[in-house]
Order: sequence, then C-alpha cells, then structure tokens
Amino acid sequence: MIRTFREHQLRRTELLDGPWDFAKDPENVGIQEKWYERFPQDTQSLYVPSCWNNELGLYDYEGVGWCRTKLQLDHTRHVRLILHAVLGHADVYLDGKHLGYHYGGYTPIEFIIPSLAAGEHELIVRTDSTLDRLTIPTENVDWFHYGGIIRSVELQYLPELFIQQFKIGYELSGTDANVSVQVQIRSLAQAQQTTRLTLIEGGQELQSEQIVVEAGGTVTYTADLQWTGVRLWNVGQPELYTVQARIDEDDQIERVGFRRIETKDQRILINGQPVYLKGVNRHEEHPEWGFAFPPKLMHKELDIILELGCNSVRGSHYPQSPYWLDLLDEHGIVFWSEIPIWGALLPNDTVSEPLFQERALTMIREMIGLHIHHPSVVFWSVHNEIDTRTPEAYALTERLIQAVKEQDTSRLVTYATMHPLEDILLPLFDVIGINKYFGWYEGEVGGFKAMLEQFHERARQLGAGDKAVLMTEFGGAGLFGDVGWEPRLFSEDYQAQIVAEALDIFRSDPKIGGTFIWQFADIRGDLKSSSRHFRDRARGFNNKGLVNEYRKPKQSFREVRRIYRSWSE
Ligand code: ADA
Repeated sequence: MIRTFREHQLRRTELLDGPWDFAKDPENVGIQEKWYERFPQDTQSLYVPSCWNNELGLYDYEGVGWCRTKLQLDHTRHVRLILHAVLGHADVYLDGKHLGYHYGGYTPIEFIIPSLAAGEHELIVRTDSTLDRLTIPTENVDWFHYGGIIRSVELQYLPELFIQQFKIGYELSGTDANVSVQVQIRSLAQAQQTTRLTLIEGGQELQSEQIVVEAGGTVTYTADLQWTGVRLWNVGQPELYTVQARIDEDDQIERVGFRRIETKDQRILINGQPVYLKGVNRHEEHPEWGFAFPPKLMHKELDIILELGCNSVRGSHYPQSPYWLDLLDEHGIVFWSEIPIWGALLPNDTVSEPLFQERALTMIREMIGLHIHHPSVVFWSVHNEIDTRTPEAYALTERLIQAVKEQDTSRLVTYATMHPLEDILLPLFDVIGINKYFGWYEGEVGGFKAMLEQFHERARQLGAGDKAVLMTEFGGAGLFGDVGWEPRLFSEDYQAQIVAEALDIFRSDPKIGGTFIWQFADIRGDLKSSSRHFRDRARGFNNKGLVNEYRKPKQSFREVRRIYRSWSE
C-alpha cells in the first residue's frame, strides 16, 4: 500500500512488488558487462520492497546491487512507471534501454512510456548504496543507510489523455478558503482531443469544463474556488477533504486539510491557536525491514506514539513514507519533514561543492512535491547539524530556503543546529531547532538552563529573538533491559532520568515551543571496525530510543508518557 486511500478510481494501477531477481555487483562490473541486457544467471530472489542488508549474508553489503523483474502487458499500452523510493544511485532500464538515473533515496522516480508493446518486458534497476563525501548523507552518518528498492514499484496504465499533475493550494481567512486547483492534462494522442474535466469533493461536483488538448500537448487548467465554512484541520482534529479530478478516462484523487500555520511570540500557531509540540524523532527503520518499513508496522508505531502522548513527530532525517504521513493526517499529528543532510561529521568544504548543492536542491524539491498536500506537515527542514558557524553554511542555506519558498510559502522553514551559541544562521529561519545532549555528550542535564539563557540572549542580539525555538534533539542511551538500583550510564534508569529532567527544564522555559526527544526507537548504527566514529554504539545500535528496535518500552518511555500526558497543549 502506498497511501491509506485510493488515488484513482478510473486509472488502472498495479504494484510490481513481490520476488525480484537480485545480483550483487561488488566489483562494479555490471555496466561494462551490460547486465542491463543480459542479467546474470547467478541470482537470488529478493522481495521488493526491501533492503538487501536484511538478507542472510548481506548484512554489511554496501555497494552496487541489481534487481530485475518481468512485466506482462495484454495490449499495447501507455504506461507510467513509478519507483516510489530507491536508495542512493538508481539507474532504471526497460528491455535493455536506459530510462533514466536518479540520486536520492526517499522520493519517487517516474517515467512515462508511451505505447509499450503487448507481451513480456524486463525491468532492471541498478542501485548503488555507496556513500562518499558528496552523497547525501555523506559517508560518516549515524544510521545504517542500507541498500535496495525500499518502497513499492507501481505500474499505471494511462489513456491517451491523462492527468499528469494535480495540485491543490489555498489561502484561508477564518474558515473561508480560497482554493486554487491546478490540473495538468497531457496528451499521448496523434490528434487533437476534447475531454470533460470535473472536480469533485465529497460526491459533489465543484466545477466542470470542456478541455481541448492538442496532439502530444499539455494543458494546465486552473480553477479558483471559494469554499465557505470549511472544517479546519488541527492537532487532534483531523478534518480532511478528498478531492477528485476526473476526465473522461482518467482521474486522480488528492486529500488536503485546511489550516493556517504561523509563529507569534515564539510559539507555533495553528489556526491562530498556540500549540506546544510534544514530539519524538522517528527514523523509519526496523531491524527486519531496514528502511522498507511496512505499513502494518506504521499503524502500530502510530498507536505507540499516541500512547506516549505525542502530538508531533520529527521525521529524522529524510522524507518518510506517504502512508505514514496519511496516518498522521488522519490523527491530527504535526510532522516535521527534512532532507538527509546530516552534518555532525560533514566537512565544511563539502557544503560548497556544486554537486552536493544540486543534490540538496533536488531533494528539497522532491520532498515538497511528495508531501505538499499533507496537512500534518508543518515544517520543512533543510539540514541537520551542519557547521552553522560558517559562511559556506550560510550560502548553502540561503539557496535551500529559497528553493523551499519557490514551492511552498504556507509552512515554516527550519533546521536543527548543534551550535546554538555560535550559529550565524538564526535570522534566516522561521523556526530554530536546537540539538544538544547535556547529560550525555556534555556536562550535566542542568547545563541546558545556562545554555538556553545564553542562546536566547544571543538570538536577541542577532535580531532573531522573536523566532520560535524547539528542542529538536536531546536524550541519552539506555540499553533495553539494563535496569538497576541507581542510574548508571547506559542504563534505562539513567536515560529515563536525564530525559525527564530535560523535559522539565524546557517546559519551564517560556521561549521554548516544543520538544522532540532523541529518539523514538533504537536504530541500527553505521559502525565500521576501520572507522573511529560511533564506537560508543553498543550492539551496533544507537540506543537512545524510548523503545527498543522492536518497539518494546524502556523506562524512559513510561517517564515521558507520564510527563507528556500531564502537559496541556
Ligand atoms: C545527532 C544527530 C542524530 C544522532 C544523535 C546521537 O544530534 O542529529 O542523528 O546521531 O546526534 O545519537 O548522537
């Protein structure tokens, strides 16, 4: 399942999920040997979507992997092929022909293939999970980055006139919405064609228009609709509207929620009401599935997060599944979406590299394209823990913020800083996220107080004193099951104690608008015996989860549940 609701009633779609052939290519000879024309004989079966590192013998395999499946067409058809997410570098081949290359990991890659002939076709994907100094994330990163096709592969059958894009935007004034709908209709036909475009919401026809599309052309139709008295989406108030754009033989369904987001007096306001964010950082990762996190487990994850008393989730550190965001939309939970620039160990010269910047900009565009309609998304975050003391970081940030604003001005632009007292970027953002680990990497938990006082003063001096500030990371490791009589480092007791103390400090600081604990669940780390990083990651995991990797609660979970549930919004 890609979404929790049907995206099409008319368009026929099919998932190519299931067993694919898989061949690893550790010597990287596949291109030279034309594996895209002659797939190797010696393969293993790999379920798609998945990460190959969850298979026997491939736990540590980083590099090139080739995946192949066959598809059957009963008639010649126009098709749209969507690979919903492939980690790292992806080259897609159909019947030996290169359809295209994509770099990324958490956003879809798609191709329109007109008149694909009836019969059998071979689809091959070459993926490369290797990280280096210009990949995003770069080679030193605090999660295991896996390899493979991590989200569904979808085949859609297109009629000659089809809906290529459907976007819904709006301006709110009270409960009146100025809704602007954009439908792009594309023709794969040899001659001019006419179709009737109808917009439908909740079974009601909103607008209907005859549209003429030239042979091979594209028409963008825009409708401005006035909706009065809309039900507003808010935290714990998941009011959603499902809108269908329909032409004679095709359709697309999108879902939106109406809410107004702003900041005032250092608070996040939704529909004019301040909301205190009670959150966790969530990696979309599981020991058996890697990043190919199954929808069924997302439901359970959501239940656990609700049980904890959260009203928000930071999607650390990459664009998460639309299915997950659908669930958040449906439960009125705020989401923070970000791209995987993970900076703690990022060399500062990397951020000025044109290729790195191009990749980052593409990731921003693709993340926004993927998540634009989700009312749960309140924040677009452009990077995490880069060296925000430098002019290089400043220059990159300006570009990234500009890219966000070109696509969406209705949400808050943010980032997470690990240098709050020296950061020169504070004035650039709507919201500032602070990552700090007093009680773990530095000093005692009480150190947060003095740090925050200095931070607020500094922000004021930089002209950023009115910005909303969130504690986006804090916490410490607690090994599941390690409980004793006193709070020792790495015990559940110690973790529970520092998280609880930190939460108290933040809640009594009127300039802090919310807290995101690092982290929801333990995750696999990226430990290499040859590298000096992350040597404190016992079991090879980042153990700062409130639940372990199998989502079993630690003491910190119970403490946070007590605290979050006692806080009013
Ligand atoms: C950083 C980082 C997280 C994680 C955390 C930790 O703040 O953003 O991804 O690595 O530290 O556990 O140290």
